[in-house]
Amino acid sequence: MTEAQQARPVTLAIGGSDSAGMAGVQADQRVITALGGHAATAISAVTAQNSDGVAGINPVAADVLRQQIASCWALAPSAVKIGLLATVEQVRACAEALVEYNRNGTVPVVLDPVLASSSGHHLVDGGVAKALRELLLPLVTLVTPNRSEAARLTSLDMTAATDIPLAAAQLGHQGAAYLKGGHWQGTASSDYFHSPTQHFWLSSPRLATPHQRGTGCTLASAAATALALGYSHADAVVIAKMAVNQGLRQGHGWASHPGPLSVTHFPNAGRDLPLLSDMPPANLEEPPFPSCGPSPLGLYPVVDRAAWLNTLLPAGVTTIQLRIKDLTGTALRDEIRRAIAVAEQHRARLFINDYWQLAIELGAYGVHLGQEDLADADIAAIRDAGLRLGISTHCHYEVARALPLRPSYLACGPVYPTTSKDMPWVPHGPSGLSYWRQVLHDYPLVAIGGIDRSRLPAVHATGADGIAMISALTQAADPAATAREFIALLSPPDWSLDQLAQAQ
Ligand code: TZP
Ligand code: MG
Repeated sequence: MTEAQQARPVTLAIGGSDSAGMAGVQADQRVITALGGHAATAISAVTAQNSDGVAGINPVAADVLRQQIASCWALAPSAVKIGLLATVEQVRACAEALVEYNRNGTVPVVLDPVLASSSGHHLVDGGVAKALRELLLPLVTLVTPNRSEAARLTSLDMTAATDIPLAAAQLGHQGAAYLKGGHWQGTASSDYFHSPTQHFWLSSPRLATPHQRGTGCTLASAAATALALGYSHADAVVIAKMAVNQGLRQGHGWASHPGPLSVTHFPNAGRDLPLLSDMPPANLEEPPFPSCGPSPLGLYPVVDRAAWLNTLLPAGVTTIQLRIKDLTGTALRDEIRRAIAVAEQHRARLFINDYWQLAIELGAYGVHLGQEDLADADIAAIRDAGLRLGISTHCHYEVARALPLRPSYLACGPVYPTTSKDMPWVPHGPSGLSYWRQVLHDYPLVAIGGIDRSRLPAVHATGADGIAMISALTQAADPAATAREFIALLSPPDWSLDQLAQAQ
C-alpha cells in the first residue's frame, strides 16, 4: 500500500444501489475514490433501474441497514454521506446509529434528501420526508436538497426565487444547507449556501449535456469527501460544485442511454471553479482589471514605510506593496504619497494595501485587498480609476470569491508558516501552491507566507509569477543586498536539479 492510499480518509456512503451504476452508491463510490477518499458503503435498497426508469426498489430491512452502518463505523469514518433512505424505519435506524456512534457530532454528516429519481419517479414511502425532517435533519452537518426536495422539507412551495434563501435558512437552522439550482431556469446554474456564519451563491454556466445521471449523489459525495479531507464547509461546497462541473464535462453514455457524470480526479481545473457572490449574479462576466504588464511580478517585498522603497527599488525590485497598519490621517496620506513618488521615479509597480480611496486619489499603480476588505471596498471605483487590483486568497472559497472580480493578480498563501500575520490556515507547502498554479494556470499568481532564501527555489519551481516576502527582507542584515541576491536567484528560467535537491 502506498502512503497516499494509507492516508485516504473513509467516507461512509449510505444509500441505494443503482443497478445501472449511474447514481446511488455506485456513483458515491466513484466520486469518493476520485477525490482521494475510501468509500465504505451501507446499502438501503437494491434498485433495478436504468435511464429509462425505475423497475423496482427493494428496501433492505432496517436492521440490515443498521448492521452495515455498525460494521463500517469500525473503520472510523471521517465523514458520512446519506442518500436514499426508502422507509421511515430506515430513517429511524440511521438516526439511531448516528446518535449512538457520532455522539458528539465530530464526524460531519452530509444528507442528500433523495425523495424522487431525476425522472420524477417516487422512490420512498410516504412519511419519509417527515421522518427526514424530524429525525435526521437535526443530526446532519450539511443538507443538499434540490428545489422539489426543499419544498417537501420546508413550509415553502419554492415557486419564487426569494424562497431559496428562506428555505436554506430553515434547513440550515442547526447545520448548513446547500440548495441546488440545477432544476431552475436560466443560463447559469446557481446554488445557494447558508450556514450560521455565512451565505453565498455559487454559479456556473449551465452545461448542455445529456449525461447528467447522479448529479445530486456526486455533489453530496464530493462535499462529504472534502469535509473528510479537512476542508471547511464553504470550501467543501466549492470543491463539490467543481466536481459536478468536471463530471458534467466528462460525462458519457452508452447506446441510446444518457449516462452519468464522470468524476475522475480531485477538481483542479480553473474552468470548473464556480463564481461566488453575495447576490444571485446578474451576469457572470465582470470587466477585467488591467494587467501588470509582460514582465513577471518577480520578487515582491511587502513593507510598512515609504523609506523601504528607497532601499529596495534601486536594488532592482519592480513590484512592491505598502502595507501600513499603524498610521492614520495626514501621516498615512503623506507616507502613501512619498511611496508613490519613489515608485514612479523607479517605474516600479506599487500596490497600496487596504487604503483604496487614498490610492485612487493619490494615483497609485494598484491596490491590494484582503478578503476582509472586499465587502467594503468599491471595486468598480478602483477599476474605473484605472488602478490594478491584487487580492489575497487562502482557500477554495476565497479564490471562488475573488476570481469573479477579475483582479490583476491573486495572492495565494500561506505557503509556509508565517509569524508576520495571524493565519488560521494550514500552509499550502510547495505542492499546495503547485495545485493552485494548475487551477489558475493562466492567471498571475503571487506566492506569500514564510518564504525565505532556503525556500525560494521550491516556490520559484511552482511557476508563481510573484514571490512576496516580509520578514526575509525586512529583517535581513543587509536588505538591499539580500533583495539583489533573491532577484538573481529568480532570474534563471530553470533551476538545476542540484539546486532543487538542496532546497527541498
Ligand atoms: N498574507 C499571507 S502571509 C502574509 C500575508 C500578509 C505574511 C507574509 O509575511 P512573511 O514574513 O514573508 O511570512
Ligand atoms: Mg487588508
